Order: sequence, then C-alpha cells, then structure tokens
Amino acid sequence: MPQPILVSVEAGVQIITLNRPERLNAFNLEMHGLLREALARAEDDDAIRAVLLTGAGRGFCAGQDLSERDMSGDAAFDLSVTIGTHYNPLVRHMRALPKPIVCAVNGVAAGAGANVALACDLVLAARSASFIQAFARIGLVPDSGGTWVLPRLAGRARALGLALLGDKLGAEDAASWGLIWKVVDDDKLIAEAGALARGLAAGPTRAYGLIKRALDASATNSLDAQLDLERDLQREAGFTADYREGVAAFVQKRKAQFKGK
Ligand code: LHQ
Repeated sequence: MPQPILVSVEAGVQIITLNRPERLNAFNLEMHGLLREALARAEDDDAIRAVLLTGAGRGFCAGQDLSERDMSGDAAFDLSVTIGTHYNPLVRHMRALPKPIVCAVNGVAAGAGANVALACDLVLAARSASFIQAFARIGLVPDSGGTWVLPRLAGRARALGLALLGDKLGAEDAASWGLIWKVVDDDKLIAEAGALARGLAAGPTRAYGLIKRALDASATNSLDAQLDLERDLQREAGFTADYREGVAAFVQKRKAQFKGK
C-alpha cells in the first residue's frame, strides 16, 4: 500500500504531500498519525525552517474519510472523540508551530480539508482549486477552526453563507474575499509555492515564529495587551543572531545570511 502521506526535506523545507488521491486525500486514522509525526519533526529539527503542505492528484483534501465508519446500523457515533483526538490537536499544532507553513491547494479542499488549508500561514491555490465548507451538506458543523477563521477572514455574512450553503468557492473568490494569499496558474503552483517556502526557510525563523504568535494573539487581545506583547516579542527578536545579521547586511548593502537562530 502506498504511504498516505509523503514527507521529504529539501533546502530547509519539509514537504508534506497528502497521498490518497483515489479518495481526494480524505483524512483517515493513519494519515492523522503520520501528519502528527511529521509536524513534531518539523518542530524539533533545526534543519527544517519551513513546511510546505500539498495534495497528490486532482484534489487537495476532501476532509474526513466518510467511508471509514460503518454507518449502516443504528449505532451512534460520538464525533467529539475524533475531533478532540485528531483535528483539534492538528490545527493547534499548525498554528503554534514556530515555523511558517505554506499550503499549495492543488485542487478541491472540502470539509476539514478546507479548514486545515486555512490554518496554514500562507495559502496559495491553483486557479482551478476550490474550497467547500461541506459540513452542513452531511448534517455537520464546520470544524478544524472553520467557525473561528472564516468570520475573521471573510466577515460574518460570507462565513455564514459558506457554512450554511456548503457551496463551492473558487480560488479567485477565495483570494478576493481574503481567505488566502494568492492564486497561481495550475502548472506553476508547486514551483511557486516551493520557491516561497524555500525563501522562508532561508529567513529569520525565530522572528517568523514570533510573528505567528503575535498575529494569533491579536484575535483576542486589546490594543493595550497587544502593544505589550509586541514589546516582549521584539525584545526576544532583538536578542537573535538573525537580527544582528539583518542589520549588518543592511548597513553593508548585501543580502542577509539568516541562520534561523
Ligand atoms: C471520498 C471523500 C471523503 C471518502 C471524496 N471520504 N471518500 C470530522 C470528524 C468526524 C466525522 C466527520 O467529519 C469531520 C470533518 C469533515 O471533514 S466533514 C466533511 C467531510 N467531507 C465531505 O463531506 C466532502 C465529501 N466529498 C465531496 O463532497 C466531493 O467528493 C467533492 C466535492 C470534494 C469533490 O467532488 P468530485 O470532484 O465530484 O469528486 P468525487 O465526489 O467523484 O470523489 C472522487 C472519489 O473520492 C470518489 O470515490 P469513487 O470511488 O466514487 O471514485 C469519492 O467517493 C471519494 N471521496 N471525498 N470525504
């Protein structure tokens, strides 16, 4: 059986490819386990300074594998177990990872697949890709952070439209609604996302981690609290070797050689 997730490291970038193309890369238990291991390695390994997440085949990810559970009988399932054990830790880990995650959405991203994509830090989508909050279509509620991220990125009206109707949102609209960073021609997606991730992997990794923390905290902080947080994070950034190198390179009019330290 092919591995449901492919992981490799190139030029400081950990490339994670969801690899169940015949199921549009829907999540099963094995994928969750492997994804968890990959992210733990991304966090611990200093040689990894950025992550690139994408999907094999024509889809990015169709969310939870709906064929994994036998629902032919009357048995009721407590879905909070799956959410609490797999999806919530995954999204929490992605957001807290002190390294940038680039997502190359190569095709349809549905259900939890859409919201895992939106949990990444820089989301690029192929022009033919789409995002579907498919949950209500099967009688469920958006999960994997969808109800948090959608109103913040797109506003309540659009978030509710997406969540209640479960309609397909094309990549161009996703970009113009502010859900993602940019749209790229299909045949250029992987090259462009890879170049972006490699650029980030050669950047000031510690500062990137602090920037993620600051922006996530801003969602609930007052301006006062956020100003204090910026002060504290800037203090931390100011002690890094990369800050010294950044200033030295500026003064010497050369390209900075950041080491991620
Ligand atoms: C699939 C799936 C899939 C299995 C396509 N599973 N096979 C959390 C916790 C616990 C429980 C439940 O959920 C959650 C979170 C969630 O993610 S809920 C939302 C789950 N996802 C969906 O409801 C999306 C289901 N998929 C679709 O609506 C369509 O496949 C989309 C719109 C994504 C793509 O449509 P098409 O391009 O027309 O492709 P297709 O439907 O023909 O799919 C291709 C194959 O992939 C097909 O298999 P087959 O053997 O017929 O070729 C599908 O059955 C399979 N597939 N999604 N989630």
